[in-house]
Amino acid sequence: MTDHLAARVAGVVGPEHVLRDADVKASYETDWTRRYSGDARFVVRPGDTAELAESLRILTEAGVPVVPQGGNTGLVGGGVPRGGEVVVSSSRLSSLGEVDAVAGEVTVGAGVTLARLQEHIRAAGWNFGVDLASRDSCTIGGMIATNAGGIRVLRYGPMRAQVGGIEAARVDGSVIRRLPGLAKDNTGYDIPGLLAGSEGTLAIVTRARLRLIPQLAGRAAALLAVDGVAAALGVVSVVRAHAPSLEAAEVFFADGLDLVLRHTGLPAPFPDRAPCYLLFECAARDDPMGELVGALEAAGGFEASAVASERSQRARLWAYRERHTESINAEGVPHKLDVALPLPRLEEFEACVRGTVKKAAPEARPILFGHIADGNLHVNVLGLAADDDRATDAVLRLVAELGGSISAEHGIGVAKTRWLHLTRSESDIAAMRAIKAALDPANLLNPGVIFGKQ
Ligand code: 2HG
Ligand code: ZN
Repeated sequence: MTDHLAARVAGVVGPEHVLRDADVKASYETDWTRRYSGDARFVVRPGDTAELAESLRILTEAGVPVVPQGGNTGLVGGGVPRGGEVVVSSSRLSSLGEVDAVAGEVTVGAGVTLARLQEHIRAAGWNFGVDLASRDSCTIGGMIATNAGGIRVLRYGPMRAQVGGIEAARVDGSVIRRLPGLAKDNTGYDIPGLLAGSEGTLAIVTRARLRLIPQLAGRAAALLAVDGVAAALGVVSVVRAHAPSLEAAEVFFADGLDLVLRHTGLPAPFPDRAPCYLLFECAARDDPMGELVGALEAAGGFEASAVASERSQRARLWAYRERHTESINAEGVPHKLDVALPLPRLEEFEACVRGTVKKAAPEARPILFGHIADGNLHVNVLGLAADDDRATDAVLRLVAELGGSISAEHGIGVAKTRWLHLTRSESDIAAMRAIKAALDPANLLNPGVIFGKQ
C-alpha cells in the first residue's frame, strides 16, 4: 500500500520530492529538542498549493494520517511523526510576493523562513512584528500554526495579529483562500485567526498575507542586573510607561547565565553576579537611547547596567538571553515548559517553582528565562529521563493554581496533551473538539496533537 500511495503522490509532486530513504527521511523524523521522533511512512515536498492539496486528498482518501512540517523548530513534538504518518513538508512553498507598499502587506509561501521574510521586506523598507531566536529555520506556516510569540509580543502581538489573510488546504483537498488584502473584512468567521494556533490539526497553511510594520532604524538595548522578580517587575512597569518605543523586555536568572557563560565562553556582563537580569530593547525612527535611559533613570531599582546602540553591541547583550536554549541543550535533553502567568502572580510563581520541582523530583534542575512583560517564563528542566513527567506535572499544576496557562507560545503538541484540562475548561475543550471534528472528521490531520490519542 505504501508503494502504491507513494507512486500516486509522486505523480503529483515528482518522484524526487517523495522521500523514502531512511537517511533522507531522518531529519524530518526527529524534532529539534531530540525528545520527539517517529517513523514517517514517507515525506512529501509539494512545490505549490495545488500539489499540496492534491497530495493531501490522495493520502486522506486512503485513510493515511498526515503530519504537516515547517522548519522543524517546534518544541512540543507537534511537527514530527509519531509513527507511520506521511510528513508533508512546506520547504518548497517558498514564494515571496511583492511588498504591497500602500497596504503594508506581503503574501508569502508557508515554507519561507522568518529570516528570508525579514530580508525580503527590509529591502523594501519594512519589518515584521514577530521575531524569534530560531529565525533562520522557522517557517511562516509553522509560526502561524503555532501562533508563535517571540520577543516583540508586548508591542506587536503574536503571530495571529500579523496574519491578514490565509490560504490553506483542507483534508479533502479543497483550498480555503482568504488573501483579500482588505484591512477590514467582517464577513463571518475569522479563518486566519482560527488556523493561527491550530497546530496543523484543522488545515495545512500554504500561503499567508502578512501585515508589516515600519522599519525602525533607531535601536537601543539595555541589560540590567536586579535583585529578583519583584524588582524586575517594578522596573518593567516604569519602562513600559516611560518608553513608548519599548519592543522587548526579557528576563533570565543567575543559574541560566552561568550555564550560558560556560557553554559559550562569553565574558560575564558585570563584575558581580546578580540573582536576576533584565534585557530591554527599544526601536524608533530616531535613536531611542535617550528615551530608554530616561525610563531607566525614572525606574531605578537595579544594581548594574550596560547599554548599547550599535548592532554588534546590541547582539552582544542579546546573546546572554538568546543563547540560553542552546546552552541548556548542551547539558542534556530538557523537559521544556512554556508557561504564562498573570503578571501579579509572576513573583509568587518564580518564588515557588524551584521548590515545586525539587519536591517532585529532587534530582531535577530547572532553568528559567523568558518574556517578562508577557508573564511568559520558559521553565527548562534538566536531569530527568524523557518519560519522567514528575516535574512537568507539578509545575503545570502550580501554573493552573495561579491562574496561568500551560503554554504561552510553543503550543500543546503531543507533549502537553495530558495537562490541557488544567487551564482549558471542559466546555472549551468540547468546543475545540467540535471544530476539529467538523474540519477533520476522520482525524487524519496531525492526530494526537492538542487532544491526545482519541
Ligand atoms: C525563546 O523564547 C523560545 O527563546 C525558546 O521560546 C524557549 O528554549 C526554550 O525553552
Ligand atoms: Zn519564547
